[in-house]
Amino acid sequence: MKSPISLTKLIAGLLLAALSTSSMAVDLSTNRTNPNVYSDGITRYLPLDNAGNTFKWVFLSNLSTRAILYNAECAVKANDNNTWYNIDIEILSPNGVATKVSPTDNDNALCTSKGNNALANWSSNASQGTYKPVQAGWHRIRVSGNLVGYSAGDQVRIDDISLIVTD
Ligand SMILES: [Ca+2]
Ligand SMILES: [Ca+2]
Ligand SMILES: [Ca+2]
Ligand SMILES: [Ca+2]
Repeated sequence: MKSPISLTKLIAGLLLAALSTSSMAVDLSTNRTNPNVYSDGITRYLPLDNAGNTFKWVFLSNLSTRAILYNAECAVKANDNNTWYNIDIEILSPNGVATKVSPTDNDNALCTSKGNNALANWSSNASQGTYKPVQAGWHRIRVSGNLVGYSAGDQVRIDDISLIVTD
């Protein structure tokens, strides 16, 4: 004898249907809430979680364009108004081709000094772009940063970041 469909199964089915028709799927979500302060002009890969990992793998199962969302709390200390923190978001495809996500492939300032020589004036700032995979599979994503216009005593502080890859 067949048992009738339970209410729980019915609700689960409806939830699955709702999820599968959703227009947004998150492929990667990571965050870091610990701060880093850098006191030089060196380009380095930024930690993407509280364990300090400087890259993440993300599985892209199809070739549709993804939104790449990077957000960080940022402050630059300098005694001028034009020392700024440049970031680049880079995605490595399974075929070995590295692509920098526009506009981070350019002279984009995540934040800029205020001329008061203080590591203050924190704000949460975003860099956002899109990426269209050329093949499905595992992609490596990482974010580099460097202080442009660095002079002795300048600093940058990065904290409270998130990096999201979504359909
Ligand atoms: Ca924090
Ligand atoms: Ca850049
Ligand atoms: Ca400077
Ligand atoms: Ca904070």
